[in-house]
Amino acid sequence: MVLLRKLPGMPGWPAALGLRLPQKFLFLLFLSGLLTLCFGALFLLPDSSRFKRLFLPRRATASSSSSSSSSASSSSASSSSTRDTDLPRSPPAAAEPRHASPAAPRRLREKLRTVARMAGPPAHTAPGSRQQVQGGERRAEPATGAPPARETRAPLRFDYERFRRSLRHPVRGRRPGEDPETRARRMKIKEMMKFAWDNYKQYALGKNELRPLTKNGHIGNMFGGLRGATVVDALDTLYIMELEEEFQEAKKWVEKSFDLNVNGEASLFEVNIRYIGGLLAAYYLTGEEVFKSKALELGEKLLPAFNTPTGIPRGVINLGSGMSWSWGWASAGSSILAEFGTLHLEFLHLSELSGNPVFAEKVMNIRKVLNRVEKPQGLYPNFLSPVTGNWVQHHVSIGGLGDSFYEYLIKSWLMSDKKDSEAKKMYDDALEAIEKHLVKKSAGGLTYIAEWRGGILDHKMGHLACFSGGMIALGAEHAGQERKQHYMDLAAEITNTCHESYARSDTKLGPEAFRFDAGTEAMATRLSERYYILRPEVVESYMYMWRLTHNPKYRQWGWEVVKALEKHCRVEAGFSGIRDVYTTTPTHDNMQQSFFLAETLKYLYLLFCEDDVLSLDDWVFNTEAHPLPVNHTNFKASVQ
Ligand code: DMJ
Repeated sequence: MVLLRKLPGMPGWPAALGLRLPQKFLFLLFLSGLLTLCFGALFLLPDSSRFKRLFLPRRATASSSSSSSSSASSSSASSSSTRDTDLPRSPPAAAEPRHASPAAPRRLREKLRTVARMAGPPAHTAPGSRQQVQGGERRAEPATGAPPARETRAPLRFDYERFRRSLRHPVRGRRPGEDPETRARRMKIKEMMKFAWDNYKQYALGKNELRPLTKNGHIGNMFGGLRGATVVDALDTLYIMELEEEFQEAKKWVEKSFDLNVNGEASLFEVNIRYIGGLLAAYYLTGEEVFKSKALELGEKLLPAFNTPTGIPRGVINLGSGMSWSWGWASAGSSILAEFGTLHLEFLHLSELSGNPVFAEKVMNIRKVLNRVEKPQGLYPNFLSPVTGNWVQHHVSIGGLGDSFYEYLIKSWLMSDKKDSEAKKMYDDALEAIEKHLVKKSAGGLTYIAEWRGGILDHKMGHLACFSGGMIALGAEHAGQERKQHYMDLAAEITNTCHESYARSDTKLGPEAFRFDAGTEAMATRLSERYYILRPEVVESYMYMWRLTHNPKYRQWGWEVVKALEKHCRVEAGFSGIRDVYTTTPTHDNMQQSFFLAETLKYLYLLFCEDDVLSLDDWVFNTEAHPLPVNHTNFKASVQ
């Protein structure tokens, strides 16, 4: 009130203005109103205003900004709760328990838990990515590429110890007494794995595959500059086979040399099934954090591929720039069913481990698009436009381009501990349509699954389609009583046909594709289809059929494959594919595929193990044979 003080030698300035008492009173009233107005206006100034900082204490400024940002980001957090000084200043939806200090007050932890519960479980988040409230209606925002990682991360932490306790069997089994022949066969397969690994390590460590004839490494162009595909693919097989030293070598390479800062064009599908699948499995088996963090980091790099009008990802992605596009060979810029349909298992686990629902949202959206589009005769064609969400071509196949989409439907259901009934229904309906339109019997009595081209059947089965014996058996286990035996019989017949494709060759290894026309049964008719590249699908079906029936013929058939591999594929420095299975002196293709270590040798080994080694009660295998756990309990722990 300096202005109203009477200065010595000067009259008071209202008096100086010559005002009388009532007028003076009115003037003072007006003046005090004006001052109140000016002070109040300070609150309307932006936080950055120097004026405001001069007049208001710091704490009030921070509090007001926190309150406004929290109300913008989360409708669940009322402004009254954010005024509570216990709450973090960052938006509540972004608050992560792992960032909260262990000594954080209990009240805070409870609040975070409440926010998490309100966020809901990732797998049930509405598809179509984040939801936006507009005009009073919730509408799905088109899936965006850039992961809003920090904004959507749910405040739950994965509890590894709790997960291990939830397993029903020890991961590597109990090793009861067993017959010496089975043990000796298993040891032989272990020796093959060691041989494959040792040669890769010696000649190609850090490259993607070994070239066993020229004794060098191969990089290829499928993995966008990522290296060490064989290391990551081999990790869990080395662990399961108790090749401890070799496992440590592989782990060390991942820790020290596995570089994710690459800038090349990668197949979304291949990176997912081999690298993410391999890293996730290695983490779940061992609890080593390095595998988890690499899997999550890589997973985030794949997200921009989903940035399309429908959210159906494109097949190719640059891991550096995030640019993505469709394969040049895929008609009309389409995405491939077996590629975008083979992400579900891994992406659910990425959400499980990170607490970030974005991965689950992406794959749930794929399912939503597939459920919406009309299926010709109930079948799923192989090419879908990521722009319109419509089929581009009516080619249906349970082999290449379609295969693992069906596999992931039944495995999604199993992995959810049989709770994901939508996946089960999609699988049941798809299998019914496949059986009705594609399953045929040859003149010689062999059951096979043909391919379908706009209604015309192509009587050919690819080696890739031979995984379906195992898949159908796995599904049969859980079919209704009246269908159970029917599907077990179908699975056995298909596995038998695939065995025939091996048995009818000179090497006892099967061709890339075999046909049932012009008097041919289960044999390749084209020169270009006679090769064998160490693929796993036939032994994969033997493994499932053995576990589900214990018919000794499956072990016998598996042993025939071991002998054929030793005879025709083992070379001085590793294993190699062959160019023609119909000659006893085949030439080699000079490539030891990474899936030989991930899948072929793992399935063969499991065929000669007791059922509790990687028990089917506890694990589902991704399409590269990487074991991912069944969600018996909710593995997410409450905040500790
Ligand atoms: C593997 O990478 C996977 O099994 C995939 O699903 C299909 N192709 C190869 C093996 O043949």
